[in-house]
Amino acid sequence: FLSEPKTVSIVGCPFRGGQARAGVDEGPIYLVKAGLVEQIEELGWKVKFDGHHLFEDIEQELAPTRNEDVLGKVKNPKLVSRVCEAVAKTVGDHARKGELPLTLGGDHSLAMGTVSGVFSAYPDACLIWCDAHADINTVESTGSGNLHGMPVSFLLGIGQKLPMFEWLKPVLKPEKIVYIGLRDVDKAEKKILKDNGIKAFSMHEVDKYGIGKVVEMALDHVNPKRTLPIHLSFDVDALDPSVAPSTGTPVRGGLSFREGHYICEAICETGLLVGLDIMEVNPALPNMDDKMSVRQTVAIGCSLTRASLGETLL
Ligand code: Z70
Ligand code: MN
Ligand code: MN
Ligand code: MN
Repeated sequence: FLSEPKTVSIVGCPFRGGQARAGVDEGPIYLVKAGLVEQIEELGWKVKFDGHHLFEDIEQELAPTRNEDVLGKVKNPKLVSRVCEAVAKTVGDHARKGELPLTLGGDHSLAMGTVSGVFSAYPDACLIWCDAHADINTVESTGSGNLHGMPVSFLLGIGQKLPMFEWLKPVLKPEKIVYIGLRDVDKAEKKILKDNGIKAFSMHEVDKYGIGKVVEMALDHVNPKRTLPIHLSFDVDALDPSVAPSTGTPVRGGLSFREGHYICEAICETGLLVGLDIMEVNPALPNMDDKMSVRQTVAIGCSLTRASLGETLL
């Protein structure tokens, strides 16, 4: 699906409006500072990166009413909507040019933009969502009100529609998404997954079958003939906190270093990857003095990206 010369377009999104913790907006800045652009070039890709998207115009325009940006339980709906709409346009433009958009988060609400953008260019694409969380709460079911816990329901078009998200079309069908790595799923989210027949491989299945079989079964579900474009949305909290500690909602019992990388390598091997998100790296966590944890998590954001883009062990 990609044009020659094979090109990655980095969409740096220093954005945190989908959740409460400060610092996740620094994630993309750390990933690029760690040398991600050069690392991808080293793999033989052309890399386009013209600086991070600052969303300053949006933040400024909404600043006067920032405290009033709440709708029912949902926090910052106007801000998140406007930012995701801008991301959808940027990502979609890159995808339509035959470039591979690599979005660096920032919190996972951004995936409303990345998936909308990629699916606008590739309507028959499928979505692989690696995460400790299902991120499928609806406007009605959310307990926290944080939009990074809801992007999948918005993409599916389930639950109450919010007026400011009118631009967001339900591009995703329940049979076109598959999860890997789940282990912290709200009760209401479990019902939504079941009611919609959505396939998920939790850590229980990873333990039972091994990661090789799980990725094969996941691909068999969304991409049985291995012909459809793939978008991979990777929340680094899918990995165990011992591997990727600098993230907002660490949950123990996650993917090992190799399991996380294996998923990326196996998807790369299909030759079908058309969109990639690396989300929820938060360099302010677990605390300001823990530079080792930050370095380790940023390095893993980079190595998951490289594994997705063709870095091999031999
Ligand atoms: C919870 C909620 C969560 C991270 C999503 C968890 C949300 N289900 N946390 N991604 N990192 O608030 O909806
Ligand atoms: Mn750009
Ligand atoms: Mn997530
Ligand atoms: Mn998560």
